Amino acid sequence: MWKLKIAEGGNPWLRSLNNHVGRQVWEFKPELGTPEELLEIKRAQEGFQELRFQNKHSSDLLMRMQFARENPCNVDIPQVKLEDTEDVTEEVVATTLRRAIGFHSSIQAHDGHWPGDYGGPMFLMPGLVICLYVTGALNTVLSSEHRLEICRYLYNHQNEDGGWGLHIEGPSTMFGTALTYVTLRLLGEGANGGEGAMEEARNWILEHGGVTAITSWGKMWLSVLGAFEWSGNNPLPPEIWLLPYFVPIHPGRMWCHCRMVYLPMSYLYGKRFVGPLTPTVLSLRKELYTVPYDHVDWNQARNLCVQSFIIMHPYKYLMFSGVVAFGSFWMCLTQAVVSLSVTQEDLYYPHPLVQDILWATLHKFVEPLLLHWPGSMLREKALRTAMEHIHYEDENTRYVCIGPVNKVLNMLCCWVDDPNSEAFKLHLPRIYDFLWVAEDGMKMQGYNGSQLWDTAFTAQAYLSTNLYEEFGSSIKKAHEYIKNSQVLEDCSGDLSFWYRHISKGAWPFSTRDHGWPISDCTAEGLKAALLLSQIPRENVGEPIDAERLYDAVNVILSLQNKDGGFATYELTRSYAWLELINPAETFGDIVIDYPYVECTSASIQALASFKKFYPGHRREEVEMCINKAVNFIEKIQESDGSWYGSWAVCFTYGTWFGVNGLVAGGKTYQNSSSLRKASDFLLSKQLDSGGWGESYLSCQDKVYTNLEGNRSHVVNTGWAMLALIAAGQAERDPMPLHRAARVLINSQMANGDFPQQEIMGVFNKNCMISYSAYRNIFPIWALGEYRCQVLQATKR
Ligand code: LAN
Repeated sequence: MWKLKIAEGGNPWLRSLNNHVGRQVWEFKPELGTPEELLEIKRAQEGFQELRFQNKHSSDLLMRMQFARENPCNVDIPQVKLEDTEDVTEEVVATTLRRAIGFHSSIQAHDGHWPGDYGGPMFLMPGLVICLYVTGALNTVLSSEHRLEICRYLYNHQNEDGGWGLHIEGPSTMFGTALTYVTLRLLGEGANGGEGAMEEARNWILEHGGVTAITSWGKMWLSVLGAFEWSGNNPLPPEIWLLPYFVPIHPGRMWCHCRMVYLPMSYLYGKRFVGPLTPTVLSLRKELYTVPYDHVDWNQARNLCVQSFIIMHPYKYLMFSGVVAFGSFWMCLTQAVVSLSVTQEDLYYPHPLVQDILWATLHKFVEPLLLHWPGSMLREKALRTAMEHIHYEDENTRYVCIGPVNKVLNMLCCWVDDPNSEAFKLHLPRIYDFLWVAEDGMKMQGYNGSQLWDTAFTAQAYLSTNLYEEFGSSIKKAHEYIKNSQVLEDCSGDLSFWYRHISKGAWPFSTRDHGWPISDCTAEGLKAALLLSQIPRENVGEPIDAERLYDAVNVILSLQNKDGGFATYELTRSYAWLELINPAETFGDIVIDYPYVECTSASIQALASFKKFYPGHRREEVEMCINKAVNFIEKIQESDGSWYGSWAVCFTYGTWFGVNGLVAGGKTYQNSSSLRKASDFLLSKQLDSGGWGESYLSCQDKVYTNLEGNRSHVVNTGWAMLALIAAGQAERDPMPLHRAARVLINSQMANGDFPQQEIMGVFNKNCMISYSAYRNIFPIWALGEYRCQVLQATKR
């Protein structure tokens, strides 16, 4: 049976700064599991499979079953359901909250965080499997049980048309389909395996023009494997790392995720690394193309994912019409012709003309020069520099790496550099940090978890209910987690040489060992730590040292851009026009770190709360920072009163942040037209049922879109309620809040849990990601605020 282990090391190649606090790893233990337990798991797996086309999101049942065994939840308060005509009373809300926290605190890990599934994207597992395959480590790293669960997952998420999407809820794409098909083949599935599933997938690929039409990251992975030619890739010369920093396209100025992914990619490209041409790889060369491999026009393949003008979204058309006007008729024509063989869904971000010209020039003129001039010295120097940066990233994240893409690419580069290297050995045990098992199978997660983020939110949610005395032990453990996962040091060496921002005092998104600082994670960590420091220590433990709070404030202040906004991990270091050279096709806004409403608002909230408790500390700087950030938020509000949320779905999320940032910055409904517009916006989107339910299409299309059938979603309902309460809706008309509260109360399940509905996280506009803890956190938080700010306040 699979067992989730928390905060465990136990491998001599694993390094940790804090005894692995937050580490979550699934292990297969053949000796575990009574027949009843195994049957229960089997039922959950079958249940998922049966309804896989209706409910694409799993409910994290394996973890829940394990916790139910280890830590039985003993809330035996009877469930309450309300009729439409019934009033929401304080008692009903308190009961719902007690049952909700009673359940939720039973799935807390002993180190204080809430483990959970952070899956969703479908393009991550292929990277891992291809990398392990070419290094020959596949069967040692992934046991037969791992491979079985991975196959289960991949088959479970195959769409009805035979393909796979970019993420679990998305329509089929070449990127998702071809890479998943290849993954299954490498895992040992036959070309006709999976009871027809593989054949269907291959038909999908061939009907859509074969893999020459795959997006650039797919081309790169297939080239590494030996099933695509490097000459069919647009160039990624590692020499970019040798440019002086003042050049706007210097990688040190890019968004750290972009920089960290293109770093190992440029190393592999620079080396034209190809894994061993095994019989499976040679067979894939036949399976994936519509013409014999030798006849593929690789030069044409480089740009085969160009966007078609016919299928472009209207706003993208507008965006590029300028380029078209200035560009040549010839270009339009070739793009339109080429696009006929391209799958529509792969292309979120089309190549503008300048990019195609750039790639063609690099490919035809620059790359041949770089390879042979003078001798191969320049290329070798560039490769060495890239490798140094790879090692630096590995060491400073204890081999976790910033994300799942550079994790496996860096690991591969270490192996290519030296197959017997210590670095490669240090990478291997950290692979498991990214793997998660649920009833739908084993997935590769988008990060090594969302531990700190969920814990900081949960602490705030629990505290909003005022029930901390009853749930003191859980809050105390959460407090421990928050204290134990603050980053206490900067990265090693000269930060500017490595293009790194300070991290001392920051909070990461996941674990301290991961260690990358993030503006809003630091802010949420600080908010939670400050709230906890106000509660008697008998209940929640020792408060964090003031010095450490000052360090966090220092990080936040250091991350404000000149325009007042906050980006994610670093300052915005270059210009938005750089997006013109975004080559990833599937993802939007990846080239630089843009300022976001979420990061800006969380920073305001944290500083405003800090200012209350420590009014004298860096007072002017704090005040100025808040004021500038408030202006920034007002400036980026949409004309309909909403804010576009970049990291979850979507306008309800963005507006929750927008409103809370303004309120924390001192704005009120009376003195701020922004807040009035934001409230009107939210009220206009409330569904007849009383809830809110936003589809992931909002993120892609940048237009508010309800879930199919106007269903409500507990998480969107929670955000909208929290925003409205913060904007003072209770004083004007509490009715919309009562109706929303009723939806949350009635959505609660018999055991106190809330249902897992549609996927709620997103990145780079187009790829969805699961936030499995949100289904518990936001109903609790919204009902907590509702109880104290609406019901109790109006009574007074
Ligand atoms: C995350 C996860 C956390 C998220 C928040 C803190 C919630 C957000 O407010 C700021 C951005 C951040 C840190 C974020 C950025 C993009 C990430 C790292 C992810 C969504 C998790 C996975 C994603 C990463 C880029 C996935 C790999 C794909 C690439 C295109 C490189």
